[in-house]
Amino acid sequence: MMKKFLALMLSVSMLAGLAACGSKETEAPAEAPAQTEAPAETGGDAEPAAPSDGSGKHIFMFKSTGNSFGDLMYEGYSEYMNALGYETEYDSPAETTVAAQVQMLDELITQGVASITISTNGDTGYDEVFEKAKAAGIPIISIDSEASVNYRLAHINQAEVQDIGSYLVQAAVLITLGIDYPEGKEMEDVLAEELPNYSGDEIVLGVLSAGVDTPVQNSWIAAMEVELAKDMYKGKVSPNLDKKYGNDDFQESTTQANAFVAENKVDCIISPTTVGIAAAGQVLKEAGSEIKLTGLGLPSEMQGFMPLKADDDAFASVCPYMMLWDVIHLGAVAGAAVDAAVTNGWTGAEGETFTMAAFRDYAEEEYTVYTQNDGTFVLAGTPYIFYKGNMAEWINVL
Ligand code: RAM
Repeated sequence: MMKKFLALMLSVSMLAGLAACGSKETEAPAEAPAQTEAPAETGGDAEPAAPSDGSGKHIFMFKSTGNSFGDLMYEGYSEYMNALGYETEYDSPAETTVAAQVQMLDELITQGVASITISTNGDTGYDEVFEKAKAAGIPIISIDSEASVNYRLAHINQAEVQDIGSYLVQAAVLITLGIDYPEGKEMEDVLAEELPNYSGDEIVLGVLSAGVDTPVQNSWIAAMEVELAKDMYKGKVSPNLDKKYGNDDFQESTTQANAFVAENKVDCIISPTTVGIAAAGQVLKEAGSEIKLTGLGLPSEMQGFMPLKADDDAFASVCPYMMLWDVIHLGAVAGAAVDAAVTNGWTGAEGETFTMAAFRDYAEEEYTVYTQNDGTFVLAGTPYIFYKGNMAEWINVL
């Protein structure tokens, strides 16, 4: 099934870098992982204690429970890890806060888990508990929302931060101009052609984000601001984003979306969170608002607010098009990194590589660690555009 989707996705011009889809199926090794070498130093003061040997529970912690995005990442992570014989566990707090994650981490580390893969709720507040993990020889990998470079081996990055921020702004401006997703063309090129002809009021974009401190959403918002500073937007699109925060909670996000409707100041809301975009979709649809919507969403959760067929009028829906990436594959890449860390002494240092076995319809692939802003990363994918031409296929997958 995924091959069909990849064929569709490859028709989208921005997908040039998408991981190749192969037909090779690898058999997952049945036996338990071999002994490991010691995890390397990655910063902080504590010396690592006894190295993990890969046995025991491998923890996947999302920002909070009740978020399908986290569930899908874990689906990919656990499928990959379990096929290799590892035991995995999904532990996320009910509240989307640093304190709730820290408390849960502390208990898990005391129990003696084998590794931790985490999407964090904040930049700070984890040092003590990560120090404790390090002293216990428990490797930490971050995914989706970064953990401190001092304690993680590497961050598994879904797609380039600047690409995501730029594409979201470009989509929001195109949508405000009433332009359908320009299949086969770069959105930026279309904007460069169209914006000079626009003489209406300055376009104002809103952002309905997750938490005010959530690292990943804040990095995308910063990237949106970089995009808005480009010359082509001058005098046409306000450089200032109207930001509101729904804390990845459906009710709070609904309240914030209602505030956008009541204030009626923005032309289009960008919601870079699957919870926020779904809440905003419902609010804008129910209100019959003229405010449009784009952002990062799961097709299954957005099907009521988007066009579903190629001949639909995209602008009859509140969200004509949006973006995300293959969340299941993203989780699986983290599993491959954990496996490399506990079996091959992979430390997440720049230039190191690991091989991910074939996963679903993805061929075996080698990943190379790169450095950005003082931290190391593994790039797992590229953003996909979901629009009327491919929604019907994707709602059954993500
Ligand atoms: C939400 C979460 C997650 C984010 C996605 C796009 O589910 O906030 O961190 O990456 O949306």
